[in-house]
Amino acid sequence: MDARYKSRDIERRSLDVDSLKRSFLEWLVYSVGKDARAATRRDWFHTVALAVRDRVVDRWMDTTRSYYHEDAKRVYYLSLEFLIGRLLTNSLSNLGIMDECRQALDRLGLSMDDVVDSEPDAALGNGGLGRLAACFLDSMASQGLPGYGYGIRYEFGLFEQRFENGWQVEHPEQWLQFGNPWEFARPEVLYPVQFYGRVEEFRDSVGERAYRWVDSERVLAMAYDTPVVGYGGDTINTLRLWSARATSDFNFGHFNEGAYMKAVEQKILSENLSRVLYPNDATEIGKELRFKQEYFFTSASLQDILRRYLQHHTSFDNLPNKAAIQLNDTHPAIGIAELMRLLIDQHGLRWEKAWEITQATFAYTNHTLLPEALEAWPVRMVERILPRHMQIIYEINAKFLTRSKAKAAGDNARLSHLSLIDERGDRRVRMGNLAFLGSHKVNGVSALHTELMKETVFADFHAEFPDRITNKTNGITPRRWLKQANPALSELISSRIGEGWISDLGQIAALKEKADDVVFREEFRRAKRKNKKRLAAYIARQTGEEVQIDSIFDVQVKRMHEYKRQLLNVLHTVALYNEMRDNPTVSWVPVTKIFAGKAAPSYHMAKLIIKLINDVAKVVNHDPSVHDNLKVVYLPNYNVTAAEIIIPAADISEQISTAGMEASGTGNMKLALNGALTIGTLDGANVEIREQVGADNIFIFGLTAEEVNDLRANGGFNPREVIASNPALKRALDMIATGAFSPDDRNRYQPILQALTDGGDHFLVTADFADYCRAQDAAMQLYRDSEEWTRKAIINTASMGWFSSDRTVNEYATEIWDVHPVKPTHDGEGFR
Ligand code: 6GP
Repeated sequence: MDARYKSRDIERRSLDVDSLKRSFLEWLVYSVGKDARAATRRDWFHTVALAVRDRVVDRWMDTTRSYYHEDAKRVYYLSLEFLIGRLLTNSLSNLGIMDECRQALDRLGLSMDDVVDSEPDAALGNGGLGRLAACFLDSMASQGLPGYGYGIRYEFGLFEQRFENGWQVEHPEQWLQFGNPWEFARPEVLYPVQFYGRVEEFRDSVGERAYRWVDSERVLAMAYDTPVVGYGGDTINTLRLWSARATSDFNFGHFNEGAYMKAVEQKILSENLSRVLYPNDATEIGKELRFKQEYFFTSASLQDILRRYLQHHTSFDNLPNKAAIQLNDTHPAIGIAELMRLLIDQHGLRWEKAWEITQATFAYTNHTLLPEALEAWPVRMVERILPRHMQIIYEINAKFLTRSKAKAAGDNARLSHLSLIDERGDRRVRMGNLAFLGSHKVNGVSALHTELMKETVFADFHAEFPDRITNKTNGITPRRWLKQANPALSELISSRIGEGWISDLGQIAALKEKADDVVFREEFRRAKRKNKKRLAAYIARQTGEEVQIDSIFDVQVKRMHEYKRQLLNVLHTVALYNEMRDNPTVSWVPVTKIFAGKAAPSYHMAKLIIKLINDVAKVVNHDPSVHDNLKVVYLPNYNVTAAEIIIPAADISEQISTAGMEASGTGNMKLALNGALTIGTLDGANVEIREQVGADNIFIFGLTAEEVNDLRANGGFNPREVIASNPALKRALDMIATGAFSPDDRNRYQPILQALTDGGDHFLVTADFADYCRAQDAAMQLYRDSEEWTRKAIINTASMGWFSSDRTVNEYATEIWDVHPVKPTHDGEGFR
C-alpha cells in the first residue's frame, strides 16, 4: 500500500490531541468544504463528528466481523422509536477522548461547548418507550452484546414545542436539514415491502395448498446505519433505520403527461411512509399511515434478519438459536404474522414448524396498561392493506382457540377475551393478543406493572400460559445520565470510589458511607449548586425568568398526560402561593417549580393544563407579595438535550402519577441518580426505588394502586365533598374558576374544573391532594436542614445501582434472549 495512505490510515485511528487537530483541519477543508475562517459552528460540528466517526469505523467493522465469524446469536430490538438525542458527547465520552478533543479544539481557538451545542437533538421518539430503547442500545454495546436496533429514519422527528401566549404550538423539527454526519446510507441494502393486492391460492410442488400475495404495491426500504459506540469503544453496534423509497418499476417513457404526474405523485406518496413520527405518547390514534409505517419497518427488518441468518445456515431450524427479536410494545407485532408469511410463503416451511420457530424467536415488552394505548386495527383495514397477514392471523387464532383451556372449560367469555379478534362493534385485530401469543416471553417494565398485567389486560392469557409473563424493571444508562450529563458529580464520585461505577453501577453503593462525611456532603452540594447555576442560566435564556439558586428546584419533566398529574402539582403551586401571601412574615424556603414536557397535538386537556401552568407562572412570578419565594417556569421543547441540563440540577423529583397508571417511569431513576429526592406515589418503579433508597429517603404519598382500584370499583368517590372539606384546595379551584389566572378569559379552565367535579375526577387529583401537600411540606421542612437533606440525596445517588440499564439488559439477555457477549478482535488492520 502507498505509504502516504498507510500513514493517513493510522492517523485516522489515532486518539491523541495532535492527530485529532490535524484530522479536524483536513475534514473541514476536504469534506465540509470550508476554510477555517469561513467555517460556522455548525461546520465545526460536522467536522468534529466526521473525524470522530473515522475513529469508530474500524472498530465497528471489527465488531460486525466478529459477530459474523462467531456466528453469534444476535438480538434485534424492533422499535418504532429511538429517542437518542445528541451523539457527539456520547461518542467522545464512550471512546474516552473527551479531553483530547477539547484540547484539540482549544488549539484551534474553538470552544467544545459551542461545537457540542450545534448538534441537533435526534428526537425519533416521544418519551419513555423511545428513550428506553436508546438506553438499551448503549447498554448492549457497552457490554459487548450483539444487539441491533431496527427502526424508522423519520425525516421529521418529534415536533418542536414553542409557546405562543402560553399555549403550546407545534413546529416541524428538521434534524436532517443540514445532513447527519453519524449515519451511513446503504443504498444497496434495499428490501421491497408490499401493500394491498390480494391472495391467490395454488397447489405447491407436492400438491399442498399454498398462497401467494399478488397485485400488491411495492415500496422499498433503504437502510441507514448509525454506529452505536459502547463504553470503552471496544464494541460498536449498529442502529439500522429504514427510509422509504419509491420503486422505479414504472416506465416514464410510456406515460402520457397525466400518467407521468400521477406516477410522480405515487412516488411522493410512498416515500411519505418514513416522513414523520406520530407525536402520540402512549395513546393510539389508529391512522392507516401509522399501521403502514409499522409494517414497513418490521417487514424490512425481518427480511434483513433472515438474509443475515441465511449467510450461515440452510435450514431455519436454528433461527431461534441465532436470532432473538424483541418487540418494543405492539408497534412491530405484525412481525409475528410477517415471519410466518416469510417462512411459509417464501421459504416453504410447514405451518407447525414456522409457528414453533416464530414463537421461540419473538418476545414482547408491554409499556402501558392504558386502554386507549392498546392497538386494535380494524379487520377491514388489515384485510385491505395486508390481505395475506389477515389470513394468517385468522389461522393462528383458529388454531389457538380450538386448543385453549377456555374452550375445554366451555368458558365463552374467556374465549372471547383470548381471541385475536375483538368481535364487538367493528371487528378489530388485537395487537397485544397477537404479540402475546406469538412470543415465548412477555414482560412488563416494573414489578408492579408486571403484576397488574397479570391481573388485568393479560389475566386470561396469564391463566393460559402461566410461565410466559416475566418482569424486567427498566433501567437507565449511567453513561449518559450521570457521567455525561453531570460532570461535576461524576468527577466527585470517581475521585472517591474510582471509575468502576461507569460500567458497573452497583459500585456506586460505596458512596453510602460518604453520606455521613461532612466534607463529602459539602462537595456534593457544590456539584449540585454548579448544576443549578447552569440550569438557572438556561431558564433565563429560554424564558427570561430569573430564579434563585438557593431555592428548592422542584422538577416535573415528562410528557404531559392527565395520569401523570401535572395538574396536581400546579394545584399545590397555587395553594403554596396563597399560603405565602397569607403569611408574609414567615421565613419561607424559596421554591422554584420547574415544568417541561410536550403534549400530543390533539390532546386538548393536556394542552389546557400547559396553558394553566403558564398562566399561573405569569401571576405568581410577578406578584411582589411573595417576595420571589415562589417561581414557576415551564421550559419549552423538552427533549433529551434539555433533560441533560435539567435533571442534574433537581432537588425534588415529582413522580406523582395516579397509582397503577405509570408502567415504570425512567425519569424517576435519572433524577434520583442525580441526587434529587422523590415525591411520589407507589406507582411503577417508584415502588422499587423506595425499596432501594429506603422509606426514610423518599416522600411517598397518596392512594395505592389497590386503593385506587377499590375506589373506582365502588362507584368512585365524590370529589365535590373532598373539595368542600379542604379549604386550600377549594380556594385554589375557585381562583382558577373565577379567572384569577385568566382575566382575559374567565371560563378558560372550565373543562379542567368540570373533569375534577362532575367528570368524577378519574385521575384522583382531589383525592390525593391533601396527602400530596403533606409530602410537599415535609420536603420543605427537610430542606431547611441542609446537612440532612444532602445526606438523603447522597443515599439516593448511592442506592440507584440496580437501576442501570446494564442490569436490565443483562436480565433480558440471560432470561429471554439467551444472547452472550462477544469480544471483538481488533487486528489493527481495519476494513478496506
Ligand atoms: C412508557 C411508560 O409510560 C413509562 O412508564 C415507561 O417507563 C416507559 O414506557 C418505558 O418502559 N410508555 C410509552 O412511552 C408508550 O408509548 C405505549 O407506551
